[in-house]
Amino acid sequence: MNNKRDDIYAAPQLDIAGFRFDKAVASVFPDMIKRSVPGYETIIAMTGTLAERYVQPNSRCYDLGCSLGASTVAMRHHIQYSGCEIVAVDNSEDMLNRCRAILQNDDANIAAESIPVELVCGNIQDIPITNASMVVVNFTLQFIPVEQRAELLQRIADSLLPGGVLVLSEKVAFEDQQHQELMIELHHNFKRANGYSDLEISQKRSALDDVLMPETLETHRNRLRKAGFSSVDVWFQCFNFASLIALK
Ligand code: GEK
Repeated sequence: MNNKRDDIYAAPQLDIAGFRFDKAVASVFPDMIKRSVPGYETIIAMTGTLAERYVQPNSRCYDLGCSLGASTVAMRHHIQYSGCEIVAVDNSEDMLNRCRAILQNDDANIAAESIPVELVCGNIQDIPITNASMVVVNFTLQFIPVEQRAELLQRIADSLLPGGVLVLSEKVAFEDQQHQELMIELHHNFKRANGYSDLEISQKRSALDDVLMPETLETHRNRLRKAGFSSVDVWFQCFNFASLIALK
């Protein structure tokens, strides 16, 4: 069910519409993200390791922009305490329908009632966050309008329990133009090596152009510190994809 190959941009398209997380994307998503985001699988696996370390008893974990629930499943399998629950949020009904099926399958691998998952269809900017010891925002802040990002991160910082953690993974940009161009080229080489054609790469790039807005790591660090996180830094980076840990 989740092994379908991503060929959404394989044929030439006359008019490339802005990228949307619709049924077609949801049906190829695991293949798409694995072949497009260097380090994705490492980041997901480490999200589990971080859950093991940071999730506190009787607290909530949030997976904001959960797509098919990869981070949710990673956290669910590594939480060490009872009384915890995971809230997984996405505003794409198509993603959530598939996510629901994946979680039902996952129930067989875990005592489901031990870590319940609440799936919420909504904007991550609107949902309440309470009693959180871990919040994961893996490759989703990049889709929020730039001027609205600080408010969301402030709310996350305010809602985290002392000792709580935010994992923030993003496509990033670089101040130095030469470095920026090099990272884009290396990323495109990565996609080519994973079987995407030049046409697919360039059509996808156009589709994401006005939808995905990367910022520099410096901008991310400064905003997180301003929101009140006491320790903020990158723990993983490959080319223009990075993941930060921010501790309350
Ligand atoms: C993973 N974290 O597998 N509110 C809720 N959901 C949103 C919003 C919003 N405002 N904007 C975008 N989304 C996942 C991968 S994908 C990343 C995350 C990517 C959702 C959108 O529907 C999609 O499912 C997800 O955020 C981004 O680790 O495709 O590059």
